[in-house]
Amino acid sequence: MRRRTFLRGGSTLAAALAISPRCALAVPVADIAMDGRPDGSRVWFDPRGLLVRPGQTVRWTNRDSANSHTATAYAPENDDHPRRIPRGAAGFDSGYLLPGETFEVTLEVPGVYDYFCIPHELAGMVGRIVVAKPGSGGGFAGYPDQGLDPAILAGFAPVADILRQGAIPGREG
Ligand SMILES: [Cu+2]
Repeated sequence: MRRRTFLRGGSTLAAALAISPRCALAVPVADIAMDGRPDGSRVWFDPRGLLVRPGQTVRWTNRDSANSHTATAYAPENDDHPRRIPRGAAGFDSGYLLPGETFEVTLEVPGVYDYFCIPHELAGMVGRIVVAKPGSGGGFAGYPDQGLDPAILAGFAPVADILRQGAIPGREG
């Protein structure tokens, strides 16, 4: 009896997947690595620019055995940083992730999300996520400089590149 119930559940799931192949093929979670050189002389998010769909979950994983990192939105609630996320979106902050730890956030509001790593912001460890519906090629801009350090501003991949390429690598080489 229990086995039969289990099998029925399984076939229902299979049927659901069969009638919506686009859902089955979509990547439910988009991954971003936090990484760096073993001696800590350079650190980065990879990819540093990423395109996702509204409602998609982004997951950061600290793959750097030499450092702790954070994924922290540019938002006033995060240490008085300038707001660089869409109107209506909540700022996020992973807190410090030790090597191997992960943090997830689900982004619902379309637009541009800039974020940084608290200890490595001035080293240019920043990233940009664009949340856009499929086929929406325009209507998004970056943000004004807001007095941020040039090393920080250089880390933000152009919005147009993210929309066109989907992901901008952040790794070395
Ligand atoms: Cu960092």
